[in-house]
Amino acid sequence: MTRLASSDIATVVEWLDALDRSLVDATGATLTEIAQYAVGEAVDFHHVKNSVVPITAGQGIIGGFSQTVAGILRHMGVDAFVTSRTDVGGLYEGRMNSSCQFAADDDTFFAVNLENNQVSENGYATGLGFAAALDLAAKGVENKPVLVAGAGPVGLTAADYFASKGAIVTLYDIDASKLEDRPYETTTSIAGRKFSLVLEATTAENVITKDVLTPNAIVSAPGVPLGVEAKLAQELTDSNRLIHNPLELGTAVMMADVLRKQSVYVRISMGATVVEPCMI
Ligand code: PYL
Repeated sequence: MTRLASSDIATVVEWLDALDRSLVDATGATLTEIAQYAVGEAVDFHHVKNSVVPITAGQGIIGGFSQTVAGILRHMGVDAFVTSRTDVGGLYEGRMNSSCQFAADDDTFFAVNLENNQVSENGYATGLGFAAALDLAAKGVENKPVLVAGAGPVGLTAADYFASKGAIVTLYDIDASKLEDRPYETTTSIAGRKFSLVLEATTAENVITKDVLTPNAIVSAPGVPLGVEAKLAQELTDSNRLIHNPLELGTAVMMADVLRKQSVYVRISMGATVVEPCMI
């Protein structure tokens, strides 16, 4: 997982209304609506008090990270605040004053519902959210070819989502060891192939270039940095065919994921290894 820089998220909160407008243009749904669609439930975000705890471990606090997470949640109707203390003190403060809690170190960004211990992790939630967004933008993916570039936690979750929706999935990664035992096509090369639906979940740049896309292709790109060649990214943005944001959609789906009622499985991606779903 690429560590965000403070500059990546500096304007996120002030642009949330604009993000909603661009998401509606691309998918027909707002950030909150995509999160609800991703978890399959019209989750109600009001009357939820949520704490976000700054964590100093590892490379330490990212300026504005916790405040941005809280701002995204408030945009969804959640009563979200950043704890005044960090680390264990903040976890304690949050447990005394909220029903849900978010926290992130350099490797794991997770949410927990303190009332039923339902958890969600950012890699899983991001994969689910960007896959759901592409599903909506494509007006359904059943029997349609979908390319997923990147077989990390985000890409694996997205590929599983598309397979569950009946899409014809191709999972691409340059590392063949990440492609074992998947119930759909996997490949270490997409040379000479074109796709109309693409989810880019790599940490590399310029993975998706013009020669990979059909003329009206739609790209959903959770990858940080954006793995779409710059000029192409602008063309796709201008025609509402690029879905990309560094933190918003993953955070929104995490919130929906820990609040949903009918949840049976919670999938936890710890780093590159996806731990088997666990019944809760
Ligand atoms: C969750 C983001 C999405 C992409 N990369 C992930 C990242 O940057 N993780 C590191 C988050 C560190 C947060 C820091 C703080 O400010 O509490 N520990």
